[in-house]
Amino acid sequence: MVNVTINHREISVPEGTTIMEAAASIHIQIPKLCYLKDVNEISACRICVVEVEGQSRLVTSCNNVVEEGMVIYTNSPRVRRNRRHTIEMLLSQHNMECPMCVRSGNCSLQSIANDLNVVGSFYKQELVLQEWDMHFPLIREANKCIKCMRCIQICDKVQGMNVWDVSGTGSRTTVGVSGCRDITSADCTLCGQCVTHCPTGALRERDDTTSFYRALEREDTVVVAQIAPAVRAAWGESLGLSREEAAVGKIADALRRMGVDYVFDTSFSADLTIMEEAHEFVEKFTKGELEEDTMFTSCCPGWVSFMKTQYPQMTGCLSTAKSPQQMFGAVMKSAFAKKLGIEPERIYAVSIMPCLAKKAEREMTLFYEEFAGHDVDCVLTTRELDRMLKADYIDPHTLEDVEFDRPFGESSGAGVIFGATGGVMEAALRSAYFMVTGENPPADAFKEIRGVKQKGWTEAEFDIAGKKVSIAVVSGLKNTRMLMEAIRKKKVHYHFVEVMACPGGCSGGGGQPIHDGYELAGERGENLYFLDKNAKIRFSHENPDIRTLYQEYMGEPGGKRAHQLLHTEHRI
Ligand code: HC0
Ligand code: SF4
Repeated sequence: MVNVTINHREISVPEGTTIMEAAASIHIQIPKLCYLKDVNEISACRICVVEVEGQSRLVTSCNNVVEEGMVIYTNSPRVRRNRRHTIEMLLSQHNMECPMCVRSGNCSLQSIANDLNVVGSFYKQELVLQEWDMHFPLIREANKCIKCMRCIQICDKVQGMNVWDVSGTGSRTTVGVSGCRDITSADCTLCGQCVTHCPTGALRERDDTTSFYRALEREDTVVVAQIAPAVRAAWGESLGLSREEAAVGKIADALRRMGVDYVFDTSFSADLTIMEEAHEFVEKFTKGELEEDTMFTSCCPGWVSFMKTQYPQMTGCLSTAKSPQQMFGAVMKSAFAKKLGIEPERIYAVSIMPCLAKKAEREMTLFYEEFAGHDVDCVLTTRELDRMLKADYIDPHTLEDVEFDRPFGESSGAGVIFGATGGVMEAALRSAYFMVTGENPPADAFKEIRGVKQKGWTEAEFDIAGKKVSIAVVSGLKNTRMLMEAIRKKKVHYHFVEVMACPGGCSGGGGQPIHDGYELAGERGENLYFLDKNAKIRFSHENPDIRTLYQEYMGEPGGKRAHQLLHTEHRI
């Protein structure tokens, strides 16, 4: 143990503890902007400086460890002056359009400037802005960047994509797309991890709420909404609702109050994806096609984009099943349009997703008889949903936990766990087991693949009707690259692999609410497993609405119509 004095209080902390951690252990908060544990500990912002007796220079507390006998002051006059000056310098290059910024109220620069009572106008230097394609689902505004380098580090260390880099020199130093590339040609997968780890509004999603509001205004348009599995585990966080209060039915109520005609659950179409994907897997597996090859899930567009740019030669190993988002749209514009007796063009399908990459995935074309359009018309992130609730002055505490619309209102627990890493694989195995043996396995038979337990990726082997099925589950793209290399070099072989681009899966998606410095993917994922445990249906193939859809419209899993509507070719 090491003995130190912080603000006149004597404490003992384990060796190797940083000054910031030591202070936190006695509830002394030190402000920080760039620090992200294990990812960004480079003291770029210098907000966390403290004074250490006997040292002439102020010391950054995030990356300096305590030493025996250290006497530390976290709020001395020198520290206060220095911090305020640093904030003023940052504000001198900051565009100050705070009332119009999506991060207003959830911006660390704003809150620290407020905390330190920095009042006045400091904006002096207009930066030369990098040109940006505002149609791209990810938007960067250089004049809100505080050069904390978090986006660079997350993209390099966690996702291994190296999209961002430092650019410019001197006072013009900023962050831009690496290699002088345009963002559209930087192999960005749109995982959005840079957005959720940005402390300000320098990175954000393209706002698509205007398109949605316009659709609500059109009298001849039927607006149908779907709510993704992971949204239910996070939407209430920035609205002051506890996990127990934030029931998914309340989102349905909110959307109806906004004027949406029909509200459904993406977990319904996740069940549909399982019917198609598990069928595809069982067919390939029983024909022996996976002895050498591997089948990969294809429902995460961040991962699909990664596969296409980094391992194009393996793109043919992706399942051809569309993602639940796209399948939902295809069902709306075929079976549901028919039920309503309207032309598919009159349907406007909006998705509420925890994801930026889904905004790009929606551009996939739907070919349905002579109709060719898009499965989905608009994708809004969880954050955009929350902003719309605020804009409509809907008090979240008044929302009621209402049912989804019929006839696609049922979903299974298997469809809900899609939002957590390992969930798609577990759901698929539950139904694949049934398809092979004609019997259900215990619903929790495959639970060992839940969560992030092993470093890199999680692997497991299961016995289905006397045959060994080997699987792997991975999330985060740096981990994914490690796994892909091992597969490519034939160091490992799996029959079936689930990949999610975001660490922890969609629960930690790039469109989820932002809580600076906190990683909530695990907690949200556990919430989804809790919902599964308590669901009345645990198997996708037991969803009665899915059965009816096949009987009345879709035919057989893997059949002709299912192929036309629910599958896609992964073109590079
Ligand atoms: Fe996901 Fe999905 S689980 S990708 O994370 O498969 O976005 O939540 O909606 O489509 O269902 C995201 C979440 C989805 C899809 C589903 C899958
Ligand atoms: Fe989107 Fe989920 Fe994939 Fe992240 S893991 S890119 S949130 S689909």
